[in-house]
Amino acid sequence: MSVVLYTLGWVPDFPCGFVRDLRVRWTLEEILRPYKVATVPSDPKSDEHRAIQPFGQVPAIRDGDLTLFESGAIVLHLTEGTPLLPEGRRAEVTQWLIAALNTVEIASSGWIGMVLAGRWPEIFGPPSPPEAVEYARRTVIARLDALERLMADRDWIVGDFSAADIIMVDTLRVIEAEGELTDHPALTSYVARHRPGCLRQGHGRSHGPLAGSGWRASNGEVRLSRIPMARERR
Ligand SMILES: N[C@@H](CCC(=O)N[C@@H](CS)C(=O)NCC(=O)O)C(=O)O
Repeated sequence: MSVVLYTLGWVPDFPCGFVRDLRVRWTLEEILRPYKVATVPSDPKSDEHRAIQPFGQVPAIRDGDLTLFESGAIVLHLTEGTPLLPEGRRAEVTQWLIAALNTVEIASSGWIGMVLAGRWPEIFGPPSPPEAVEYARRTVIARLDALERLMADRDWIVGDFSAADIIMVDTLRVIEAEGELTDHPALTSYVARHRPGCLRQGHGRSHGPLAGSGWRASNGEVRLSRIPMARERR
């Protein structure tokens, strides 16, 4: 049965390739579930959109009679019963998936929000004082330092490639795009090894025995531009 993935009908150039629907697309590719993409307007939000995602955000999915929002909950649901959420390591995979969202992404999205406000205050609100931005950046670096120590001697965050890696890598990609992963070689290599297939046109799953199957989004709406790296903007 095909899943419907709801994403935004339009986003400006800078978040293209970084909208959180990507982690769901990646999961769907990994588990070889067919899916269709449905779009919702970003502004104004529709009542239909809020009925599926009360905060008017994306991603959300419909899987049979079930609608779900929150990217982490969606990835856990989709990977249920698959090797990406192995029964014997379910608690640890869930722990790391939540750590990716609630320890790493919570810090990185706070910092990136400030960075973006510095660039586009008309969209992201008034810029924060430089000391506040630097403090937020250091908080992210402290989280990365801890993760770097952990990933120095392993390929995947827990056991084999799992749902937790999808969320962690997708979270780290945004930090990498801001040029802040370069001092963390283990994390740089972790992200490079597990590039989401849907960002590599013509390729599919990021790894594993079924690697190479094609990306099957129905409408090809993923755009492959990305946030310019910090060093490209200088
Ligand atoms: N915690 C949510 C965050 C969702 C989120 O921030 N979505 C962004 C796109 S990546 C969004 O819909 N932004 C538009 C808005 O907030 O109006 C999740 O992981 O699903």
